[in-house]
Amino acid sequence: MSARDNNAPQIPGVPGTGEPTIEEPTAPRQPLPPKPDQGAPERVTPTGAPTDAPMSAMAQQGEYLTTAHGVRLTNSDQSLKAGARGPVLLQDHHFREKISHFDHERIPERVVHARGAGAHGTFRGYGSATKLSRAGLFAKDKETSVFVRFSTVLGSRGSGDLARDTRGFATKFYTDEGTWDLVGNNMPVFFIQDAIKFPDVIHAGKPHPDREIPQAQSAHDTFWDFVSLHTEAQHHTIWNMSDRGIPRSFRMMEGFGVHTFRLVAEDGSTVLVKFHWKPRLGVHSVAWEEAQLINGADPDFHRRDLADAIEAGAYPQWELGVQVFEDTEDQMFQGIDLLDPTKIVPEELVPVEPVGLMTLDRNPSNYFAETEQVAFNPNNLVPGIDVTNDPLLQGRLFSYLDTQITRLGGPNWNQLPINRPHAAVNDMLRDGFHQSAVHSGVAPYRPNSLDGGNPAETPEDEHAFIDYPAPVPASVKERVRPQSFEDHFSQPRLFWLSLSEVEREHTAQAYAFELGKCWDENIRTRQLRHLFAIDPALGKTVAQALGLPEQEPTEAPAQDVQASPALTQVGETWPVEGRQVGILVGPDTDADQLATLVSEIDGADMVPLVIAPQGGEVAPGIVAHRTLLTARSIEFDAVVVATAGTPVNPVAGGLDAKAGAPSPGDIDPRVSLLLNEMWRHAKAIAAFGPGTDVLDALQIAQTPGVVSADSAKDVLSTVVELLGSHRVWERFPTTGMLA
Ligand code: HDE
Repeated sequence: MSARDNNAPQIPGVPGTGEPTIEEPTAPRQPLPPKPDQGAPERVTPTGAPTDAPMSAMAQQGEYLTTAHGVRLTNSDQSLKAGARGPVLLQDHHFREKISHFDHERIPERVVHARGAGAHGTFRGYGSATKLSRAGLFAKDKETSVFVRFSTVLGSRGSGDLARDTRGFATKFYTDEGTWDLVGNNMPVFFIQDAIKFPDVIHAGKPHPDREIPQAQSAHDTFWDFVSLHTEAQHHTIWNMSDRGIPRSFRMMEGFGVHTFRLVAEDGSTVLVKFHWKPRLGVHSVAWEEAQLINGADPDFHRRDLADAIEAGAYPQWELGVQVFEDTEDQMFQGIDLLDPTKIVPEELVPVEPVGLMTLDRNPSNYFAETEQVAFNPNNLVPGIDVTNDPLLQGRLFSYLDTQITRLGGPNWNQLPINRPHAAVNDMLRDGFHQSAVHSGVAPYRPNSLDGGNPAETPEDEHAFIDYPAPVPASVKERVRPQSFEDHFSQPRLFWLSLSEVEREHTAQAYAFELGKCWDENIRTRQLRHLFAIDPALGKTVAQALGLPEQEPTEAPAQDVQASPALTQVGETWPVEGRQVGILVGPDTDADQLATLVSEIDGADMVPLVIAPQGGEVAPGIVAHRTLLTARSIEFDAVVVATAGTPVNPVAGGLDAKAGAPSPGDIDPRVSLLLNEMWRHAKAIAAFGPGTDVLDALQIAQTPGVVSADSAKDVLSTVVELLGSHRVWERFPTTGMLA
């Protein structure tokens, strides 16, 4: 993998052309060959049939500019006027077409999950689920194309990536038997237990309707008003307040189907399952201060990280797994109602069994056509995968189909290239806004005798979807919550008890931050009572931070709750691929050592990013990727200091390294800021050669996770080791109240 130089001039659309050449865009040239990813999605007609239409026609990269009707134009830069300084003529068809189309370029953003990033890839079945489900995609080594869209929930399309929020993790599997959408989140539970409450929770979480602030945040009164008035929201909220609410990368998030689904095997037997995505790189987060900095310094942090990793060949991977439950009449597991979306079943009780591997290996070539126009829908099920009566899931089965009619402008959104099934489509849906198929035949009804009776219904054993004949309990119509949905505190407590001390500190601080942003004291006090019910030490820590008295718990904390060690992010070692290592260099950096370091970092499949006082070549063949102006700590998982500090700050003066060891005042303030932030965010810091003096001067040399060595090679092995645990956990301060 090699570092990317964002400052380097790009040659538009000319992949792999070697040396950059500057070509002035004045004369037409041969149409560019399509980039391989412009083949995405499938080259099919609106009805799904393969097409041989030349790619250049589809990608609109022909030699001459035309109108939308194919008429060549001589001038697209000046409108048609009555004289050079006269009024513009209504007759200017090109002006009107160009502006009018532009006026309608935007479509409504998603009502939730508006901000997202997507990627294409493949799912390969392990064969382990074929005994559970007849769905063909689970067959051993069967490969199925996928498109995944990750998202935040609350923010608008242009908001920052590092909001404290749940992340969407929606996967479209283009299977041979039709499309299956697994529309999940990075947290396994949801705020509410009945879909009818969805508008309530979202109205509460979105910006206040009067001023439309705050954007993409839960730290405000209406959100906490809702949460504190709904004890069922406590479980999802504690996940949001934990580090899971601020992921390091989409590549480092788990995904969950949340609801319990039903798998149907070839012989008709069924099991209940919960779907899990397990990232190969482990589950990691950023620190809260880091998240806030990222939203200002690089609001595209997550989407950039995903696209860069794929472009560099560091393809992110997740294993799909299932927790399998017997399909009993009551659909309960050890007292947990499997239809309650606010509950998990700890992995220690029912392990996650891997069923396949997903690899994302291709970036979208057009954000709008793919990531924006993709429409996920939990109704998209394939034979062998079915729903249960979870009331949240049942409501979603209505909502996703419905919302696209407004968002994508009519009922034919399935014909948009990204949404087209890869299986043959033979429906009898006709006409409507944006119909782009030219259907043949005269009898779009069944049965018919005019079109030869086609299309026919499929016999059950030939890959037809069969609605599983689930028994319906004898009952009456009623608007009630089942009694088995009423325990709202033992699982937030389970989550709390499963966290390490430092994760608990972060969670308590997050509550203190969010409630500290609420002005209504009733809301804070009401929520504090719930925190005392989850755990008295949590309640006390947050009450103290808010300067509020301790509260009576909503209910006594459950005593018999067992922790689930699978829920902590601390304590294991993970691959370091794709991690970004900053290297601070100056005129005193040894060029050979630098070359070794860069190639060793590259060799470890990480990304070396050289940070120099100014742009340009810093050593033979090595250019600065960042300067002290463009570098910020948030971008680096670790940093290696290879200079004694070059006081380029105009106030400090000069580009020459000073003789002798630097004092803190000698170090460029941007370097000390970078190292201080890296230190506070518990990231690995290393130095070699003259760089070791900087660590001494900043008085961090003797602290955990800060290493010095004589050579670049020696420091790197320690950095790799430190990065394997993600952060130097002992560097985060703790109060001792939450051990
Ligand atoms: Fe969604 N949700 N949701 N949701 N959801 C939407 O559909 C809805 C829920 C999730 O990248 C919308 O196409 C209701 C749970 C993801 O395009 C909308 C309820 C889970 C995405 C909608 C829920 C999700 C959405 C908005 C309560 C995790 C983004 C745009 C019953 C299992 C998909 C759209 C993408 C999007 C409705 C709850 C995941 C309005 C009514 C639980 C990942 O239809």
